[in-house]
Amino acid sequence: MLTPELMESLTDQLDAALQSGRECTRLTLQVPDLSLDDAYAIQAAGVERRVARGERITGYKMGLTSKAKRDQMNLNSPVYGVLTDRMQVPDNGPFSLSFGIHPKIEPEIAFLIGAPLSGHVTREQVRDACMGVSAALEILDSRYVGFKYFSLPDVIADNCSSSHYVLSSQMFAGDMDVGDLAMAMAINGTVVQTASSAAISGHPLDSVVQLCAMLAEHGKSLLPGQIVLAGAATLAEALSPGLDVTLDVESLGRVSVRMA
Ligand code: OOG
Ligand code: MG
Repeated sequence: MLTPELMESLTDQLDAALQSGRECTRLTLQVPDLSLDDAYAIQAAGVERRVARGERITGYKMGLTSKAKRDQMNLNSPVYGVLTDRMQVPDNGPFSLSFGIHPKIEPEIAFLIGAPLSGHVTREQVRDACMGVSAALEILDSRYVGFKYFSLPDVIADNCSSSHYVLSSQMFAGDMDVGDLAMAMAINGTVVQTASSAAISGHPLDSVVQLCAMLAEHGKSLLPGQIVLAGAATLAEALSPGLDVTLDVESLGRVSVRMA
């Protein structure tokens, strides 16, 4: 357990990096035995500050759900972070990189939750509770020096490297099997990453199953109207001004964003 003072100081460091756009050193350099529970408590404290500044929680993101990403980061378990309204970028809209530290982008699938979901749920229960599904892009940005953290507690405390997200303006309602859809992310017209949606936790709905179980450990659940980003299907690509990024997902259509 962290002392309240240390908890406050670690939350301050990440929050200052977020607000200033200046990277900080990873927390496990100061607290080598930072636990996963402490890390989620720091994440929650950071989100509380954002809410106090006027942001509204819109849902959750799953991370490290694909083998490609876990291998890249050398980490072995999925994690979750919190999304807010200020993090959403309109489909096809411009996105200013001016406040970013070292942003990257990755292809995802998003669910709109229509009914409460909590604790241990099945894939079928998640499917029935989802009101919509769409293609999505997640813009990541780690607050840590060089986007390097090497440990689960570090990335969890940093709200799982979340920065922004783009949902396709086409949201599909009703039954659609999203278990094996072809996904292709292109930058300035050239396809740079491809995968099946099966790369996301074996099935994107299973990401939501895992999310509900993890949320329950922290006394939380999914509420109607919330968004879930199910996790990236491939590695992330670095962003710089002038890049146009599009993601096409079979049957779901396109989502895009322009870097300014
Ligand atoms: C952690 C966040 C991972 C995903 O979809 O796998 C993530 C990171 O890559 O720094 O959002
Ligand atoms: Mg992601």
